[in-house]
Amino acid sequence: GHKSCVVWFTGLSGSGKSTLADGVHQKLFEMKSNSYILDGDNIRHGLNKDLGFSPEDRQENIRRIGEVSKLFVDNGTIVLTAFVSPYKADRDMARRLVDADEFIEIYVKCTLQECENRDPKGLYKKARAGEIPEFTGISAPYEEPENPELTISTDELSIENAVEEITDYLRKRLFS
Ligand code: GGZ
Repeated sequence: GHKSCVVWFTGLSGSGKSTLADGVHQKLFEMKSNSYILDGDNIRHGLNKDLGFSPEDRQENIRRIGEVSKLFVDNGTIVLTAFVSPYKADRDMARRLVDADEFIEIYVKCTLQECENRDPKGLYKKARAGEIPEFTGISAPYEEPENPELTISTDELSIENAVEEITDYLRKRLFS
């Protein structure tokens, strides 16, 4: 068996949160552990489809995700969350919902320049053109984590190496 926890990925759009969460999920599956990904696909399109991107709506988005994560932790699951979560106060609120050793914040660090170069969904281009208001990094803030459990620089590491580093960390924290 293993301990359960919330693995909270935070970072700019296009920084690689979902890609890393997917990779870690795959590794954990191979280790026969019980993990689950919460991301925009299953949360913003469902439970939180009433929410937009104002500071208030982002706060409520993160609050609900934190509460859902807590339920999964109660169930013994390793929850991987992949949301921009740009406000420090909101991330800290999510952290306080579970025991101190059950929240692992991972800062998926990538320069705005590189995220904009990647622009996989063309959102930065639209944001620059003024077509998406309050876009994180362009017209809305991103508050960097001050004391994350891990910082992963995706503009320096390969996806494979980044996934390995996170998995190694979790192995030590959860399986020893
Ligand atoms: C930031 C936005 C916005 C605005 C739509 N600002 O690359 P993506 O597409 O898949 O990731 C972004 C996602 C952010 O949703 P989150 O729930 O993670 O945000 S938060 O934690 O701040 O509540 C992006 C897309 O939705 N998107 N409009 N204005 N990202």
